Formats: sequence, C-alpha cells, structure tokens
Amino acid sequence: MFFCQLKQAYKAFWLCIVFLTTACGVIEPSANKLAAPVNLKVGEGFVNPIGYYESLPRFSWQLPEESEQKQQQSYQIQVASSVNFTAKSLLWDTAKINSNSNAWIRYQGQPLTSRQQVFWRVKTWDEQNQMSSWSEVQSIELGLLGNHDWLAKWVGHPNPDGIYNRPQYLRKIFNLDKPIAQARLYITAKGIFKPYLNGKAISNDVMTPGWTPYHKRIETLTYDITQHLKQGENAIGAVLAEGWHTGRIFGPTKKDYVLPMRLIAQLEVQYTDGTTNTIKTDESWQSSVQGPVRSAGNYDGETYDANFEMPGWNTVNFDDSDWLAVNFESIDTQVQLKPKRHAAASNILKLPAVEIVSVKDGVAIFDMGQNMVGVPEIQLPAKQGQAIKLRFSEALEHGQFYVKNYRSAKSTDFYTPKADGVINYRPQFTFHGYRYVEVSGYDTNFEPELAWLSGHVLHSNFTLYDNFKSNHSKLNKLSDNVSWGLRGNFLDVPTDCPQRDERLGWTGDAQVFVSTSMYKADVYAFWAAWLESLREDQGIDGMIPKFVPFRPFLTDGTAAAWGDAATIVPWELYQYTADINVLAENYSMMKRWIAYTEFHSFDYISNIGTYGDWLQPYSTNGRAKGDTHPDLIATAYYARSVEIAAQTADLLGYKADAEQYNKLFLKIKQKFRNYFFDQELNLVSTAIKTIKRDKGKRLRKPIKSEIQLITTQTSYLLPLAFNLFNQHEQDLAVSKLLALLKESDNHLKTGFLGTPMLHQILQRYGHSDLMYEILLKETYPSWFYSINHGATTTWERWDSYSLTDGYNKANMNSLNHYAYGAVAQWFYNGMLGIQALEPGFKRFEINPQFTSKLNNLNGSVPTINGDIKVYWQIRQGKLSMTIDVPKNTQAQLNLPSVEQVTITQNKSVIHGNKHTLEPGLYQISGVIRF
Ligand code: RAM
Repeated sequence: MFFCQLKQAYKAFWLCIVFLTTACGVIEPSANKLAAPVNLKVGEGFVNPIGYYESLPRFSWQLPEESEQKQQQSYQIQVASSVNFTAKSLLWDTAKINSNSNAWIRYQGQPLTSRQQVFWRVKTWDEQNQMSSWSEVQSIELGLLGNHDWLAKWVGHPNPDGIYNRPQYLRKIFNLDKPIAQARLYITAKGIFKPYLNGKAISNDVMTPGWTPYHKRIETLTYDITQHLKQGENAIGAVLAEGWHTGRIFGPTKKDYVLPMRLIAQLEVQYTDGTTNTIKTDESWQSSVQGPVRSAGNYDGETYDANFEMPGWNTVNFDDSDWLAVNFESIDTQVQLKPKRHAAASNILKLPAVEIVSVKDGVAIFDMGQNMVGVPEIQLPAKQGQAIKLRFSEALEHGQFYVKNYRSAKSTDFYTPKADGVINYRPQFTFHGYRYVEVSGYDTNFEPELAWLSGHVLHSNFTLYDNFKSNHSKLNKLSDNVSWGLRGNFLDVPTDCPQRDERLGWTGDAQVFVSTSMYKADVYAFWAAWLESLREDQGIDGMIPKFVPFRPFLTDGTAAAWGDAATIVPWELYQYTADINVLAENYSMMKRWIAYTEFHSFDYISNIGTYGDWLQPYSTNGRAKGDTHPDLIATAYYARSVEIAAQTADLLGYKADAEQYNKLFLKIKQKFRNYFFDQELNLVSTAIKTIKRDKGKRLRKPIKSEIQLITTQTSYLLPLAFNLFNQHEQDLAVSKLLALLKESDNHLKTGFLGTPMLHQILQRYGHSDLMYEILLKETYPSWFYSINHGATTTWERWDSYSLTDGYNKANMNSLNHYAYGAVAQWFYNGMLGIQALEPGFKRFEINPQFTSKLNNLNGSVPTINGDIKVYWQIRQGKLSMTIDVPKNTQAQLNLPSVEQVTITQNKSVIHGNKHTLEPGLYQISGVIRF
C-alpha cells in the first residue's frame, strides 16, 4: 500500500517535471519528431510572395495529412532576416504558444518595410506535447509600400494629335556596368501594360494592373527580373493600352471621359558588390504610337496591323530616332501606389476549337464548345494587306451569328498581314466573352481547319477546385457551368458579365455569389482586394455604389441589397475563413453603410431604392425588378446588415456598438413584421404607406400611396433567411412559401435575391426533398432548362435563350452571369452535407441530404485546415460513405435518416448515427430510410 502511494507520488513528480520542462520549451519529450507543418501561406493565401503588400503579414499552415498528429496544441513561428535563422537575424519569435490556431496569425515584430525580404518557419506540438520538425523555410518580400518609394515619374507619349486611346510603345536603353546579384521591376500604369526586357515578355500576366478606383489607388506589380538582365547594355520596353482607365466604361457615349495613359516603372538592380542602380521612367524615355497595335479596348477589341511592326523595338538594337521624348508627370500625392494584393489575371487555360459550324463565302464559324472569356489565337493562311476579322458570339441563333446582346461593344479583332502566308496572332489588350468565333479575311484558297483557332482563357490567377461529382450528368454540368461563370467573371474584379458594354462590379451580384465562389475556387485574396475598392468608393455619406469600381458620372447612387455588399461580403468571407482581419478591415465601412441606410429610412422602414428581386420570372408586366415590394426588400436587407454589424462588433470587442446594433435589429425586425404582414402572416394586401425619398435629404414625413404588395416566394424567403419572423411564426411562413411553390408546380419564381435563399430555407426547415425537385426540374424556370438549351455557363435570365426561339430579345441579356450559380453552395452544404459549426470549419457538421434521385456523390470543401472530403453512395437502400476529417478539426456526424449505422476507422468500429469524429478517414455503412 505504502509502496503503491510512493510509486504514484514518484510518477506524479516526474510527470510534473516533464510537463514543466516541455511547457517551458527546455526539454523535448520525444526524439521522434512529428512531421512538419505544410501548405504555409501568407495573408489571404500567398506562397513565397514577392511584391507583398502587408507590413505585418499573417501566417497560416496545415498539419500534414500523413502525420499521426490529430490536433495542434501549440505552435511556434520564427521570422528572420536570414535563411539560417541565426540568433542575430531573428526578427520575431513567438516561442511556444499554447493555441490550436493555425491560420491568420499576425506578425508582431517591427513592421516590415518596402523591399524587405524575410524568412519564416513554423512548428507545432500535438496533444501529447510531441513536437514537430520545423517546416520548410518560406520567404516574403515586400513591394513598394508607399508613394515615397517611387522616384520614377508617370510617362506617356506626348500625343500631339490628341489621340489618347492609341496604344503606346515606350522604351529605354540602360547600362549595367557590374555583375548583377538581383533585380526587381516595380511597375504599373494608368491603362494596361505589357513589359519587356531585352525583347522578351517578362510575365504571362494580362490586363495589368487590373481595375481599382484609379483616382484613389493604383496597384503596382513586382517582378523578379534577375534572369532577364545582363551586364552591359539592356533595353526595357512596354506597350500601354487603354484598359479600364482610359477606355470607355458602360455604354457607347462616355468617350469624353478621356484620361491619358501613363506608365510608371522602377527597375532596381543590386550588384554583387553590394551597390545598387535604379532605372526609372523619366524624361529620358522614348515613345511611339506607330506600332502594330493600332487600337485596343476592353469592349471593342484589338486592331493589329503587321505593316507597322517594329522588329527589335524592345531590344538594344533598334533605331528609335523617330520616336518622341515622353511627356512626364510627378506622381500625384492623392493617388496611392500600392502593391497588388491579389494575383494578376493571366492565361490560365488553352481550349481547342471543337467544330467548324459553317463555311460560306469566305466566312467560317468556329465553335469553342464552351462559353469562355479570353482571347483567340489564330494560326492560318492569310493574304498580304487583307485584314483577318474575328467576331465573337455567345450562341448562334438558328445557325446565324448573333451579336446584338453585346450591345455597343464591337468585340471585334482585326489583323492585317504584311505578307502572304501563315500568320499567328493573339490579341493582348482586350478580352471577349464568347463561345463562337466568326473568322473572315483568310486566304480562301484553303479550307478552314480546326487547328486554325484556339482560345486562351483569362481570369485572375487562382485555383479552381475540381470538387464535385455525382452520378447525375446534368448536375455535374450545372456545377461546371457555375465554375465557368466564375472563371469568366473574375477577371481582376467580380463582374456581372464579361461580354457586352458593361462588365461591371455590380455589388448585388457579388453579395449573392461570394459565399458560393469560396467553395469553388481559391478566391479569398480576390475578394479581399475588391473590398478595398469598395471601401475607397464609399461616399462621404456612407453610400456604397451599385458597382465598384465606380464611375460617378455614369449613374448616381446605390441600391438596397446591392450596397449591402458592404456587410455581407466581409461577413461571408469571415464565415468561410475565420479570418477576423476581413471584419476588422471592413467594420467602419459597415457602420457607415448602416448610418446611410438609417438616414434613408423612416421609422425603421428603409426607403433606399432597389433593383429588387432582379429578373424574377413571370413578373407583372415583365418588369425587371420583380414583384416583391422594394421597401420590403430594402428593409429586410437593412435588418440583415444591422445584424451582421452587431455580430461583427461583438467579435471585434466593440461591446457598446454590438448592443446598440442588436437593439436596432430587434426594432427593425418588429417593424418589418408588422408593417408588411398581417396577423396571419399574409402580406398586407391593402394600400400601404410608402415613403418618398426626398433627393439626398432626410425624410420628413411618410407619403401615402396606393401601392399594393404582391405576394411572392421572395417575400417569405428573405425574412426567413434573415430571421425576421418571430420564432413561433416560422413554420407558418414556411407553409406559405411551400404553398406558393406548389402553385407554380414546384418551380421557383425568384430573381437574383430570392434564388440563393431557396436551398438554405428548404433545408433548414426539413424540405430538402423539395429543393431536389426544384433543382432537378427540366422545365422553365429552372437551372436545367438552361442546360437543355445548350448552356455551358449560367445565364443572366432564366429564359435568356432557347434552342427553338433563340435569344430573349431584351436589351440586357448575358449568357454568362454568375448570380443564379449561387445555388452551387447547396452542393456542398446540402448534398454533401458539410456545414460549418464554427467559422473556418474548425467544427463542422456532416449531414448529407440523401435522396432517391441520386445514387452517388463525391466532393470536398477546402478549408484552412485542409479538405473535408465526403463520398456517398446508395445502392438498393444501402448507404456506403467515406468521410475524411482534416487534421485540427472535429466533425459532428448526423445521419437522421440512416439506420443500422456502422462507422469504421482503422478497424475500430462504432455504431449509431450521431457521433463526434476526430481527424481521420472513416467508412460508414447503413440503411437509408427515405
Ligand atoms: C444589370 C445586370 C447586373 C445587375 C444590374 C442591376 O446591369 O443584370 O447583373 O446587378 O443590372
């Protein structure tokens, strides 16, 4: 007995010693180290970035899949100025931090400065306090963080003829007289640019620097050009075209808004002896507008004339004596030059043409098989002086080439050959949205061949996930179509459409699609960057424009549910990533937007105008704004924004704000409930009070008007989604919604705003079966209707096109619009059943919505901890399932409709349809009860 106690005391003593020493990091308990963390990222997903934008970077990593470690108990990060992490070079060492956080850890050393290069590494400990090896060393190099770093000037062709839109060629020769250790090019433009060194393009980026509110901020690019330079004479050159800065935006009429194109570049060379040399744009540069690219615009296309080619113009061996000295301007203090904070657009994919649809009178129509966004590449026989003409179309109409839905966008490329023979051409300074290409002007002695044409798909350079497959080919097609809609409309800014004379960052479209896009692609940085533009474009009164970047002269103001992107986009990004930074960065924008809405409301009813449930089918008189009352929509969104702000304030520690917004939310909720609905939860049918907006001024008194509220699916969907009915009334509201759906034979009758709410609400209230029915409908209006009529992307309208009647003739009709693609979120949340229980999926539920209509599904949700993978298959009522729970997370398995559940992991077996699952791979079987 005594011995036993002694033994226990002895054991406790040693455990204590081991605990103390390991906790202090003195002795490590195990010589066998755990595998090192992997997938190290900086900020919103950068890997070893150069030209980075944050002086206090954030660090993320994952536990390796093959490691025995299941959870992270602690971590240590080190940042150093040398790759060897010598004691002297350490800039920041967290020491061992007891935390399971593995993402968005902010550097707390001395803020990093422009050009600074640092190295970082991380290690972790598991629950048994076993330590991992250090990760591989990663690096970060900062760009030029502020205007003070720029010694260069804005330069451009002097343009004696006042033709501001003609593409410019710029060049300079410089001498490097010592061996080169390292060189960087910092560069950007007012317009878009393509840079060359010694005759070679230095990157595949396109349309750089992309589109921001140029009057406030222009993003700068950083390139490692060490390999492009040589000791002795070198030549730098750039082509400059109008892009978004100088080109027309929206419609044909705004040519008067002409701002000259300009380039700014700073080439910084470090010699091996430690000295430096900086070459910059200044008065010594030469320029010409006599190059082969004669014109280029986003909407209208590019015109290239090979007769104007200037061989060697971007090399040392070129006579530029007839070029003109540039005009130059100092950098403007009010326009910030800042490192680009997301990947530039690039040539991501190359598609072959799949069919030659017709050839007639020297005009051939090619089919790319896919509605895509980018540029063609042609390689075909041509005749001297005879221009090749390329036109683009999204769909043929009864075999005819159709371009009317491009409106005023000419979307046409021309190439004039300087000699007979095979030419090769790909436009550089434009992009088109198309599936079909009409090629004319080629040498008609030859028969067109498929090999003449291919398509370069352009979008911001992020990864699209291949993470959904089922046994249902149309569902798979829909998933692909949503991905293609995303590709096509994520070219530097999120756009409504990529083809007509619009292509704008409509805020409403963005807020309905942002969450879905995160399941389909690695687009966090893309959105975080756009939010910076949103903040910059917010009015002094808090107004958030309808589209961003905004051009104030085009149209005034905002719209409810569009401006609410200010709260919804950051909130949805936070839900997906758990990065509190996106809330912190945007909180004051949220507050100001709410203040704006408050100002434009009367007695808690918002009167901000809205585009409504945009493009709702079967609306009265076909009105685009749909039938749901604008005040109902505006007030529902007002409530939603306030609730988001309350939760954000709470998370950020602004308790007083949180309290105030919570109170406001309840007031709006109560008012909303009683103002728009009667006791029985029917929409008030009699004339109601509405309020007229007194242009820009505070509303004084309500004005009675005779507007009737029309009952719509969306008028129940929004309040259910935004929690605006009382708890005990929700079932009643759902039954009203179900009745409305039934009335339309279980078809949706929703536009941009109502549609994304359908799957959320139907699943939440136990009607996933109905969601399947709606989703798998073949008849109009439905997603499959578009597929049945040849869609390879998602459309702007439910009836944008039909094989029998061709295009919907409405003036506004794009075949590549992502808004209705929002439903794809349900593929992950509903069909695969992966729902976050905590932001960032640290804890998540797996509750697939099984259906007799599908027999297998395979997919994943990429998270900050790795991929959550789910596969399920049903055969004759028997379920087999595989689940992969990533390291450092926990899953709640919930299979209410499955009996006799057996869960196997590494030969250990448990039973029951509700379980907490630790990281690992699980096999599950059971019997489905439909
Ligand atoms: C059109 C587009 C866009 C929408 C606006 C209101 O320009 O359909 O997607 O947001 O209208």
